[in-house]
Amino acid sequence: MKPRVFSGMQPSGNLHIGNYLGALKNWVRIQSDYEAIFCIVDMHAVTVYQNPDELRAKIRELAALYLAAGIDPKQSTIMVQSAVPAHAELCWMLTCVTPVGWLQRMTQFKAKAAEQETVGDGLLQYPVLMAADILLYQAAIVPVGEDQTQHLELTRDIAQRFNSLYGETFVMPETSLPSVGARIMGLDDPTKKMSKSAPGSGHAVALLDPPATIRKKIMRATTDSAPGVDFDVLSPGVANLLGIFQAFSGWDDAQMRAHFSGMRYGELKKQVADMVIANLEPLQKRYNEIVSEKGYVDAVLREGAERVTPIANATVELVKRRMGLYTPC
Ligand code: AQP
Repeated sequence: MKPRVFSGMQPSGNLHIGNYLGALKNWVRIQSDYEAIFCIVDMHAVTVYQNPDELRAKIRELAALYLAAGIDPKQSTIMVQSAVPAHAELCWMLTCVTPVGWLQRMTQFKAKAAEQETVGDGLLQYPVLMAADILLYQAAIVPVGEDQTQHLELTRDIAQRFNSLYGETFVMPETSLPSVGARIMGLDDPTKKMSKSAPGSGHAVALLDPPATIRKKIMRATTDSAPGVDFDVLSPGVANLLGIFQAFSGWDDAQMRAHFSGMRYGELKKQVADMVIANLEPLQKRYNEIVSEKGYVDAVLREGAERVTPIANATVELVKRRMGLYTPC
């Protein structure tokens, strides 16, 4: 039996090249080596307010993007978190073994809480729900971008605490990061991670941006005052552009140095834009085909939920027994 891989994305905002290079591209690459479950984590998305109609549409858009990027629904499962109630059930049980101090220390919680007038409890519990998503399927591998490594460490801490309190129950999941592209930075401010929720039209390249928009955003990206690329002193903006090119092209470090050393920034940006557009055009074409097939995305999601529900329910049943909660005889 193949080991299981689990990962997910929030259907909030527009998916960008950071999400793609940090996670989605890696999912596509490894899906045949694992029993893969790729989730649309809508319950995570509502930890900050989402317009209900937009959220409903974004769930289907995200599923179509998974498919367009190359997730094969015959091989891998694509499902929505809220379609499998066991995610919420396990989350509650894990909440009861998680010290609140662990959650208050999370960098993402601190950053997101600082942006809100009122901080919902869901925002604090966000990583416990993520732990539930992963542990529910006894996933061995979790492919994510670098920003999620702290949440993955917390998942292991929660699993370990549960196992030591109630006996061996959960598989310890490993984090899988891509070798290049694990942390793509904002084009307008390369000291900040590219993010769906960041304001500013020049911040992120969305996967569904038209080619002219992609080119415009990349040509305006922040660099520095040097005349061209010097690999010995790369500023964050130039390093980010080179990282984006390398992650899309698959070139090794030697190829990158040989090709880009001394290149003027205008030409570097042009070549990065060409590379991004060339990679996103086929994905966008497939996306348009997928969404034009009425009912297809919903059928994939329905089948996905049906496929994983027995696995999820078996884990909840096991956890209930371990904790002494009521299970019918
Ligand atoms: N800038 C990034 N570089 C590489 N990987 C990234 N990921 C996110 N940003 C980058 C990875 O994408 C996956 C999906 O993440 P998510 O939807 O759960 O949301 P997030 O990590 O919170 O992503 P955003 O874009 O920053 O969204 P908002 O602004 O809504 O918080 C994860 O594997 C993540 O590591």
